[in-house]
Amino acid sequence: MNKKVAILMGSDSDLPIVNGAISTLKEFGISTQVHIMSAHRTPKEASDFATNAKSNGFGVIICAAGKAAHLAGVIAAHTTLPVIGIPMKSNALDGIDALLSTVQMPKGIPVATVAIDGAENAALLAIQILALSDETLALKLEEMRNKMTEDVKAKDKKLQSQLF
Ligand code: RP5
Repeated sequence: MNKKVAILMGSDSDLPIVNGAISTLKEFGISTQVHIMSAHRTPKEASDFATNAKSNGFGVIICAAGKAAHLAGVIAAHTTLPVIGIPMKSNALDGIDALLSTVQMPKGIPVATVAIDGAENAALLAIQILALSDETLALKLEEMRNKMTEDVKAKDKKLQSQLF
């Protein structure tokens, strides 16, 4: 049975960006649970979720949070599952605040941090982790990469025909 992916976000205001991760995981047929859970506003729910995530069948946890973004770090502190952090862009500091909070984990408790608002890459990284023990998933990833290459080559060909 395939491991599940959990996506946690600090606020419902994160959902428009997080949707990019949800749809990517759906495209790959990954069974996914999505929750609003905050390191600050629902600390007990967040720590309970992380503590039980492995026994509940999760393989990777994605955490999206903005501002003083502690969610990924707090979740990582309560589990040995791989945790991927998405720093969310906010008005005041354009996401630099969340980027630094998420990426600068002290040694011992790693969080794999993607770009500001990098929800699709968070999902792809989660899929790559699951694909280590799932050959079908690994093949799907290869197909996706090949298609990406072909798309770029086709765009370049079109550009050349327009230029000359
Ligand atoms: C963080 O604070 C959330 O992840 C969100 O990105 C940010 C703002 O939250 P709201 O004030 O919109 O609920 O905890």
